[in-house]
Amino acid sequence: MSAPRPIVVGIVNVTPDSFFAGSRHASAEAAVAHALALAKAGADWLDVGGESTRPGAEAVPEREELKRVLPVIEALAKECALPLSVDTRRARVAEAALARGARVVNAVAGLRDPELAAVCAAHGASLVINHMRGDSATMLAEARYTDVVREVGDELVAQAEEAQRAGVARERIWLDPGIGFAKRAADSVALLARLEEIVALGYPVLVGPSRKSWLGALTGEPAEARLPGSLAAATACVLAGARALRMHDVAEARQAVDVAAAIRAAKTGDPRAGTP
Ligand code: HH2
Repeated sequence: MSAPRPIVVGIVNVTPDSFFAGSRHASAEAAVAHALALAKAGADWLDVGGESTRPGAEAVPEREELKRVLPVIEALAKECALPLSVDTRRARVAEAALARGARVVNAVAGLRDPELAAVCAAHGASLVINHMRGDSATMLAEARYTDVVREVGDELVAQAEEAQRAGVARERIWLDPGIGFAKRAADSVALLARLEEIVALGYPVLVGPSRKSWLGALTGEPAEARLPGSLAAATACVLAGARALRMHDVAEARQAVDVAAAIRAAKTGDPRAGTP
């Protein structure tokens, strides 16, 4: 039986303060070595970020963000055939990364920077629109929803339409419900429980549940011990029709999502898989 292959996006953080210590890299060399190891472990796409978005994280000046991510993207574009995304809220960082070989912009704060969609359009890049409200300082207070799934879906579709008006091709747009971004643990659980409603919006869906605090709220475990919960969440996402999972632990995620995809295919005949 040939199972569809969901995409595993490997996380590469060039930061001193990302919430999971195992993903922090202080130098470009260390980040590149980690990225190449993730590629070997079965990643289909690598996501390079230079600013932590965890609640309470310090904003990183644009110059510093560029200094962190550009050498890593440049080196990976030469050394590795996988698609690369830049995880950023800034159009100028996106633009510089696309000019150095990234093919995807992971818009972690959605389209808050008004130039971001136009930059993607100009480069023919794919665009991941992540759902977020507020910023690292305010997002916990912004986690107030009447119907979190409907509101997140509506806000994502509005941004996807804005991106298309700016010239991004519809088939290049991905939606991400933004697990942990202005979400309480119960909101993250609701979004995964009803992820099919986000999938039904008609765009490919990427989800990033890996090791985040909502898993700690459910299990009492620290980030270092949340791999089993992360794999359970990734499995649920694939069963609901997610096309890509952004994960810290690529080898483990690879196995979980491939098994989940085979089960989903046997149930639905849905052979969806893809590349960014
Ligand atoms: N989560 C994080 C960062 N970027 N991008 C998308 N599209 N979806 C996500 O869920 C997502 C994201 C946070 O994870 P991490 O990069 O490990 O942590 P930090 O922001 O502390 O560096």
